[in-house]
Order: sequence, then C-alpha cells, then structure tokens
Amino acid sequence: MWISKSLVAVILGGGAGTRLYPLTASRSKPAVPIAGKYRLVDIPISNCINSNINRMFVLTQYNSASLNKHIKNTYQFSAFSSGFVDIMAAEQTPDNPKWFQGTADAVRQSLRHIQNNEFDHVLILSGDQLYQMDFGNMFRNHEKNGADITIATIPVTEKEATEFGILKSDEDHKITSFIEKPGYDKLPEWLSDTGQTMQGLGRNYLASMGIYLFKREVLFALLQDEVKEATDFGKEVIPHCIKDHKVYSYQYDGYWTDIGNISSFFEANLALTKDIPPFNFFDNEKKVYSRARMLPPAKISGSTLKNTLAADGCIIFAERVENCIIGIRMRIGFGSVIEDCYLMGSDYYETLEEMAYEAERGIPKIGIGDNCFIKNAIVDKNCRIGNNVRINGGSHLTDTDHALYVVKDGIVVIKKGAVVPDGFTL
Ligand code: ADQ
Ligand code: ADP
Repeated sequence: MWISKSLVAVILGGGAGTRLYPLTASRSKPAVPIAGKYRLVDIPISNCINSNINRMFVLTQYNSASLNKHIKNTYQFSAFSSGFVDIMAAEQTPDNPKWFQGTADAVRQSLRHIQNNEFDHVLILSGDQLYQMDFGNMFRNHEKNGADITIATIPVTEKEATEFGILKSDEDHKITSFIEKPGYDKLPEWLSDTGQTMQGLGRNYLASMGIYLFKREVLFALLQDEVKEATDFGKEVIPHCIKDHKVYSYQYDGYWTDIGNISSFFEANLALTKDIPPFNFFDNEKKVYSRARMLPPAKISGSTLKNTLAADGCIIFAERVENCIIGIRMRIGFGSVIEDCYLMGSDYYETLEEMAYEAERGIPKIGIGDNCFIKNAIVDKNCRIGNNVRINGGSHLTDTDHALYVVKDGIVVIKKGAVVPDGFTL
C-alpha cells in the first residue's frame, strides 16, 4: 500500500524506433512482441505490478492500434484499486509543435498529465529492457538515504561500459561523478569497487540502468526550471544533478539486459530457450503479465523439438525445431527445419476454405510452409512463407533493407505480413 500511494511510474516507450526497425515499422516499440506471447511493455509493467506499483504512464512516440488494444485488454484494475496504465503519445499542442525530443523532453511534456495524481516520487523506467526487479527495495534505499534521485546501477565489463552511463560513488553509495557513454580512452578513470563476485567476472564499472527514482519536487524543478532546455536524462539531466542534488546509486546484481536493437533483442529472446535461462518466466512469484487470449493448446505432430518455447495455439508439423521461440498461432508445415529463430506467430487463423482459395491463386498459407529451412531469423507476425523456402541468416550476409526482409548484423528479419513465395532462397 505504502509504495503504491507514494509512487507513480513512467515507462519510456521509445523514440523514433529506428533501432528495432523493421519490427517497429507498423507498431510502436512497447507493442513489439517478445518471448512468443508477450509484448515489450509487459516487462516493465509486470515489474511494477510485482512491486505493488499500480499507477503507470507509458510514453510513446506514436499511438499504435496494437499497443492501445493490448493495454486496454490486459491491464484492467478493479474498481476498488486506484491502478491504471495510461498511454501518452507525443502530441502537438499550441505551445509545443514538436514530438518528444528525447527522454527528458518526453517526461517534461507529460508532466501536466502526471501532476494531476497524488504522489511523492516518480519512477522512470526504460521500455526496452529484460529483467525482474523489485522496485520496493530500491524505494526503501531511496527513502533511507533521503535521496533526491536514486539511479539503479549494475556492474558491467570494460567492453560494455562504453554503451552506458558510467558513474562513481562514495562508500555511502552517493554518486560523486557520472559520464554518459565514455570512450575507451577515458575508461581507466571510471573503475569502481563493485564487490568481489562482480570483480571476479571482470565487471568493474558501475553502469546506470536508465532506471531513475526522483522526488516529485526535484523532478519538476529540474525539468521545468533548472535544466528546462535539456532533452535527455543520460546526456544532460543526470550529469547536471550530481553536484547540487543528493543522487544515490542502488546496485542491482541480477540479470538485466538492454533489448533496444535487433541483435540484443534476438539474443535475449533466444537466451530464453536455454535449459536454465537467465530470465525466468517460470516463476511463481514474479509473474509476467500479458493478454489472456483463450487460445487452444499448441498442437505438435511428428516433430523433434529441442530447446524450444511453443506458445498457445501453434500448429507444428515441422521435422525439427531447435533453439526457437514459436509465437502464438504459428503454423509450421511438414518437413521444415527451423534453427535459432524467433517466429512471432499470427494474429488470426485461416479457415480451410480461405487456404484453398489462396492456394488457387498461388498465395502461401499464413505461417511457414513445407520443407523449408530457416536459420538465424526473426519472422514477424502474419507472414506467409511458401514451400521449399531457404533462409540462412548469419554473418556471411550484408545488411540490407529489402521489400520482404531486412538483414541486420547477420540476422534476417522477415517483415510483418510478408508473402515469401515458394522456393525463395536467401
Ligand atoms: P540509452 O538506452 O542509449 O541510454 P535512450 O536511447 O535515451 O538511452 O533510451 C532510454 C529509454 O527511453 C529507451 O527505452 C528508449 O526507448 C526510450 N526513449 C528514447 N527516446 C525517447 C522519446 N523521445 N520518447 C519516449 N521514450 C524514449 C540510457 C541512459 C544511460 C543508461 C542506459 C541503460 O542514458 O545512461 O546507461 O539507458 O540502458
Ligand atoms: P494478439 O493475439 O497478438 O494480441 P490481437 O487479438 O490484438 O492479437 O489482434 C488480432 C488482430 O488480427 C486484430 O487486429 C484483428 O482485426 C486481426 N484479424 C483477425 N482475424 C483476421 C483475419 N481473418 N484477417 C486479417 N486480420 C484479422
């Protein structure tokens, strides 16, 4: 009760969305499907719900139909609770004709909606990270320290350090300095004592997780007055705060990964197929919530499945499926072999009559046809992949943006709704 009354959460749902293109070509980033049956936004929302935070704002650059529908149908709080998940899309107003210019600007533009609620602290979260964290512990630390701002931090290696905000703190965990994405040459000055276990793993730098807990009045004063031109938290607001405000680090040592681009998104999804995955969807306590769809159980026939997650409503006749995530309603034909893939599934089933009608016109059925070989690929929703198709992703492919697919870092992404004809080879 205590945390839910004093805190609201703001989830940064993404800027222009270019890093996850083409998955964001027709939907906003929070609506991108992950792990076969969830959407990106389910992760921060579930972390909030599991931490007893039930008032959330999702800031997004545009308001897609799939995001609206997903939020509206998934997160319904009872009439006796004050909970809600509100989507706030960038909007043009008479005094601000622009879209969100960055993370701080997005929060600034949303303050006039958020301020109508009662709260003492604002928790700001990224919308593209995979982790399970109890924000209650972070909140207790924040209160105990009397902090103006608490930043969740995680020890990272030298290789990772250049991609994050890196900070240093004193023995009381008060942050003394901060630099956004330092170059390799600057790193030696930013080493921290991260504890014996982390040091043993070569994780000697303390990175910002982009998760910030602000005192209400401090956030308003910063964004509306002190740094009212600043557009970004990491680049401008946080470095500015260090000297005049009490900014503390809350160190988190669990699994956390950024899934903001195609290769990290692909890796994080495929990591879920390991015997003991780093992110645990199979947890009695920390549930990940998503839309209840009332789909039938997956039907699998004559296939060998290894390290594969098959979501509800799939129909799988494939010969072999290995290290794959198979999304809702996915259909895979006879004799097909699928390796290291994330198949997002379909939004609907076709009837047998529709399939016959399309077959007469040479249009493949929704899903993957017979005798295909697909490796190192993401297949977005509602694709129609014909028979005898061969898609072999890997580092031998150069980056491309084709009408049917995109290649990024060797990963082939078949675009949503693409119709890939029989015999197609890549
Ligand atoms: P980055 O992840 O590089 O670094 P950024 O691209 O600003 O920062 O994204 C942060 C979050 O905000 C993401 O979820 C993104 O989708 C969202 N976002 C970006 N622009 C937005 C906009 N205009 N409107 C709404 N949402 C937007 C940040 C910090 C680093 C920290 C890393 C940790 O700056 O200090 O180390 O996060 O991942
Ligand atoms: P999800 O199960 O991924 O949450 P939704 O139920 O949100 O999917 O979306 C299903 C979408 O598919 C809806 O937008 C619906 O209009 C669309 N849809 C359903 N049946 C058909 C069909 N036969 N042809 C095209 N689109 C369809």
